[in-house]
Formats: sequence, C-alpha cells, structure tokens
Amino acid sequence: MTPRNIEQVAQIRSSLQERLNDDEKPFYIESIAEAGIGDVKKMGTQDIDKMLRFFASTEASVEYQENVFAAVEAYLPDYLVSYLANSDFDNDGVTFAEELRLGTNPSVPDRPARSYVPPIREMDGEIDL
Ligand SMILES: [Ca+2]
Repeated sequence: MTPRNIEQVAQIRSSLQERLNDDEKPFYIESIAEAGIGDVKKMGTQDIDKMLRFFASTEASVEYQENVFAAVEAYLPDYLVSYLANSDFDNDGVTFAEELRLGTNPSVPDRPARSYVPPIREMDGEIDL
C-alpha cells in the first residue's frame, strides 16, 4: 500500500470507530452471514465482493452499508479496508468511501452532479427571429 492508502485507511477507521456502540455491532456482523460470510475475522477480498453483491441484491440502505462497515472494520486488515473503500461496485466512478461521504448509495450508479449538457447547435445556420 502507498503512504496515501495508509493515510486513507487510518482516516476511514477513525471516522467509523465512533459510529456504533459495541453492543450494536453484533447485529450488523450477524446480518452479513446471509451473504455467506461466516467469520468476519477471516475475510478476504472475495468476501468483500460477496458483501457488496449482498448490499446490491437486498437494496441495502446507505446507512446500513456504513453500519456494516463500522461493525466489521476492527476485524479487517488495512488492505481490506482499502479494498472496500476503493471498490466501485456500481461502476459509476465514485468509490465506496466517497459514496458514503456524499450520502449516495454505493450499489446504485449516480449521475455525477456536473452532468454533461450537450451544446446547442444551429441546425441550419440561420437564426430564427
Ligand atoms: Ca460507485
């Protein structure tokens, strides 16, 4: 991982750490068992992929996705926090971490705010008065 990744992971961990109480975490950890993730302590990149597919297939809310991330964060090695944070499941060019920051759903492609407006063309070169 690059120094930038390491810094990003540290920032994400600190922002997630205050999100849930310790007694709230088991609920979110148990909820992803349905995705086929039995042991969060042994997760790999394929389990993160499974979790992302699970979020999409269940139309999970942004809040729920962020709560799951907060619940599993302590069990994930840096490279997996980075893998999840930088994933782009919906392929809209906005990463998971960025979607959470913006409050957009990482499972649903978003139109960028600065959408492309096609230039107005004169069809025949004449100006209608
Ligand atoms: Ca995205």
